[in-house]
Amino acid sequence: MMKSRATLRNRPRVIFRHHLRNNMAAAVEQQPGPAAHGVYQDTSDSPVPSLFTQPPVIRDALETDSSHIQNETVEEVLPFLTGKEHRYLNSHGVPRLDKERHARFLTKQLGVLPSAYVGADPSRPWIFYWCLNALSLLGEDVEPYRAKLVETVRPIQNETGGFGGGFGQASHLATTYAVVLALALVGGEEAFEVVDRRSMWKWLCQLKQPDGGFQMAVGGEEDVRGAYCAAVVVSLLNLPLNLSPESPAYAAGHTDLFSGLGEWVRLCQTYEGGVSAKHGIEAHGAYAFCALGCLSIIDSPHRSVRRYMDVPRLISWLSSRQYAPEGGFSGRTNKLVDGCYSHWVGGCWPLIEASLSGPEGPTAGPAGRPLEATDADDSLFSRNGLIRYILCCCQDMSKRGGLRDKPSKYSDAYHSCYVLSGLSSAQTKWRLVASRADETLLGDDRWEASPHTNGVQIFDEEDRIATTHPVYAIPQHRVNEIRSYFLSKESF
Ligand code: FPP
Ligand code: K
Ligand code: ZN
Repeated sequence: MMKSRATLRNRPRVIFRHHLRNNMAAAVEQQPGPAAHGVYQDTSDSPVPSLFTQPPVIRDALETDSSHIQNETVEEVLPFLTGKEHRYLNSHGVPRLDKERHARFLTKQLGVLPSAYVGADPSRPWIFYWCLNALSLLGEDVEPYRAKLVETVRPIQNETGGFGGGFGQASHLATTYAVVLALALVGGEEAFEVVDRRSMWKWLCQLKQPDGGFQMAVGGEEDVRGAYCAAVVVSLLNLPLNLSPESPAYAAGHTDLFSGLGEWVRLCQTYEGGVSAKHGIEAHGAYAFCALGCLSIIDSPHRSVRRYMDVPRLISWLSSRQYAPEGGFSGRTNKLVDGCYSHWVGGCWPLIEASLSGPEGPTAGPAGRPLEATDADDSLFSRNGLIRYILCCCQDMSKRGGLRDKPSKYSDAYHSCYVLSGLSSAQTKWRLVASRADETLLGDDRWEASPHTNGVQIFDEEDRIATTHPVYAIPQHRVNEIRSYFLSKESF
């Protein structure tokens, strides 16, 4: 049953196969007839739309290893989507979100917090962010973790700026980003004061490159994760934007941490319409989110995203990530659905919508044309398709709990965080209600969340989870708290 990631990952793929299954948004959810609980024996009395209960009507005639594992994946998920694997189903044929079970799993994954000295596992800071964020989404109070987190991350900060993965490890932007978000999640002065902002600023200046992008570590790789992580760290900590003359970018004429960054991000958009880690390689959903997130920090998305991205082609590529019958997203062309893309791809939609609508609300498209929503419920993707995939296929309902990539994979902290983030954005309507008055006020846009209410709600109201900021991927009040703390500090 269990397939190893390595065998799946290394199979060849055919990049040009057409996505014939991409118009998911057209899937119409019907109000069910008399409430029927339990397992449906016969598809004729199933409340699940047939789009989610059968293999795709049109299949690729070209057989490859990729088409075979795609077919296997459809066979794997169908029993979960049709309810055969679930004991309880609501009147829409959807199982409950088992919050208690998942919270127990996450608490266990978090472990007994300080152990930065013990192991040398460089992904420990990530575990903190994933678990604390997922617990917050489930409505748990994570402030009690503050003291332990502070104690654990203090020794992994380097005097030369930034945080490493563990004690004695060189600083890296990914772990620094994860630590800053974890500190923001627990909140409070004690957590915020851990960060040495002056050395952080100096270190970021070293990472800034002559071409406008950011390296992940001094002398390390330069990619769009760097662009996003740097933008998040600078804006949450309210670091100065001016560039130190010691920066390698300074000699190239840059005077500002973000100058040339939008132009650098633009080069990551590929011929497919998606976004790659850096210019010239394959588009992947995780990088689309990084690009949109970065652009939404350096300016308001209706300006920056439209300026630096070919938005219609990006929308087309993002739309092709949603499959039927699975309902969830894949990360790239001709690859498989995976729960974590509920965030990496699903989290792109609010930023795309804001870039189309601007702060005035949803009135006009990029060229002043009225926005044509492709769904009865006015969304650019099938929210209900995604919610079905998450609730039916991504929950480990065994004693273990937690959320996962797909039924044949084990749950983990990473997938728990990003599956729940994706569920949250599918349940929420985000609107950019006010744009920053001045471009130098980084990330200072006003976003407003409300429950998404257009169309049929297929999940039970008790299964609604907390909202997560569309740019920072932590709760909005946590973003506001850390930003206002550092905004009130004039200098460092
Ligand atoms: C492929 O994995 C995955 C990638 C090429 C990108 C991974 C990057 C991220 C998940 C996020 C980075 C973002 C930040 C903010 C640090 P795979 O081949 O196992 O999966 P696939 O078959 O679904 O592509
Ligand atoms: K994957
Ligand atoms: Zn995944």
